[in-house]
Amino acid sequence: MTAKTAFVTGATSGFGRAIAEHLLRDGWRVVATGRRAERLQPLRDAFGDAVHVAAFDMRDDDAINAAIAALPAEFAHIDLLVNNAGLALGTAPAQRADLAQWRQMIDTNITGLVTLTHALLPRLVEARGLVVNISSIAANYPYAGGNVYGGTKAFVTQFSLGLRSDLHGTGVRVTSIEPGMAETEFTLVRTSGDQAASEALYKGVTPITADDIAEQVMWLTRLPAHLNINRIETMPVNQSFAGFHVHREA
Ligand code: NDP
Ligand code: 8X3
Repeated sequence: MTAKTAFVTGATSGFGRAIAEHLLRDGWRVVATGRRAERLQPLRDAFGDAVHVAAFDMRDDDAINAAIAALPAEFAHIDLLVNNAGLALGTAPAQRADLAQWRQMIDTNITGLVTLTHALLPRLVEARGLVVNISSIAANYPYAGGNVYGGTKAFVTQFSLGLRSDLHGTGVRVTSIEPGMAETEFTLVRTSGDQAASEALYKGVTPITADDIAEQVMWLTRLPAHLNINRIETMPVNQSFAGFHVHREA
């Protein structure tokens, strides 16, 4: 059987790297992307010609289009798009948040994701392929400091459902994966490199792992063609809901 090809964004770390590795171990060809080229090279070293590395910034439209135009013939037919690249920046309340951080989240998590999806949709339709969008529980439940990050992920979830409507009859499947707290480089990035804050957040929680999410993606790839999983929402057992808070006037 000819190997299928997946395009995985954010394959330099966390979920994306685990998803790329699981796909490769399962015999897929993978286009692995992210800004840090040196983090993509180990995938090439480990899996050889099954990997095509494309280092670009999701905020750079020209770089996205150039990377797609430069795909070697054996990676040009895309069966699976995993829109994983993304980030949260900051946990400050909206009234004290950094506007540049808000814009970076919107440019990466929303604008970059739709730009890449728009460019690859004709290939996915041709392949009767699968789109997996990595959203978050932050799309579904607000929390203090989640403001724009949660907003970007609500977009991802809703865009996924909208894609399903538009792709009706094409055979293309679309799934929104909505994880809760997972230990990756996510908190290191969110806190601008505060290793102690990252370790403190996950301490004693037994958070979701990148492999847990990669296994969800692999399950999706093995489903029969007549099934579409619309959404998968997962949390660690040790994470749940805190309810409403009420401010009382003095
Ligand atoms: P990581 O920080 O470990 O990985 C994020 C990935 O996104 C990296 O590969 C990074 O690559 C890539 N990325 C970020 N910005 C850009 C950019 N401008 N251009 C290209 N690539 C970019 O975090 P996770 O693995 O946890 O995050 C993956 C996805 O999962 C994100 O969308 C995140 O919002 C989501 N998520 C995470 C959860 C968690 O608790 N960890 C829970 C729910 C959802 P590079 O820096 O090399 O460019
Ligand atoms: C990240 C999950 O719970 O930190 O998307 O918001 S959470």
